[in-house]
Amino acid sequence: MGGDSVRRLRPVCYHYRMSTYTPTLSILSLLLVSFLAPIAPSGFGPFTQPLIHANEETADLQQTATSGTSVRVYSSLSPLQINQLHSWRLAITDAQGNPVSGADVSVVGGMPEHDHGLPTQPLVTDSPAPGHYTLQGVRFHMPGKWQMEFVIATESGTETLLIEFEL
Ligand SMILES: [Cu+2]
Repeated sequence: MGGDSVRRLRPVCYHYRMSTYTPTLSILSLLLVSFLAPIAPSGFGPFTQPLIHANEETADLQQTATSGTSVRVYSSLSPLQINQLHSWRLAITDAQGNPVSGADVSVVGGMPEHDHGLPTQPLVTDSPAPGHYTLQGVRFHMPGKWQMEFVIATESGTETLLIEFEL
């Protein structure tokens, strides 16, 4: 887990373009977004039930936006379980299947049926390979339906993907 050399990206911030938020406001906005997410359909495209596998070579979760941008999640804890802190490796590709490198990736999670967010604030801390991102600090603290929203900001724009799954 990261030392001083780990590049810390900005905390989760739903409104990416409002980059002048103070850290405190970012946390507040995270909390707000966690509450608003279930009733804010504009940011969420249609989604399908993602795949959950124990196989190391197969993504634990995956989702493709209508634009063709795709996120695959490889969890250090596979299959996913509650109450265990772990990390995810995200593999992001564009519509042509090319890795999306250099993106500013943030993640907001929560339980839409319970109106609460994650017990932690996961952060992307590293990009170990082109289009791959390390998300540290993932923990789900109760069984039920969870959503993870990925905000992927590149020079060509910001894209949002939602992955929903049951634990
Ligand atoms: Cu809950």
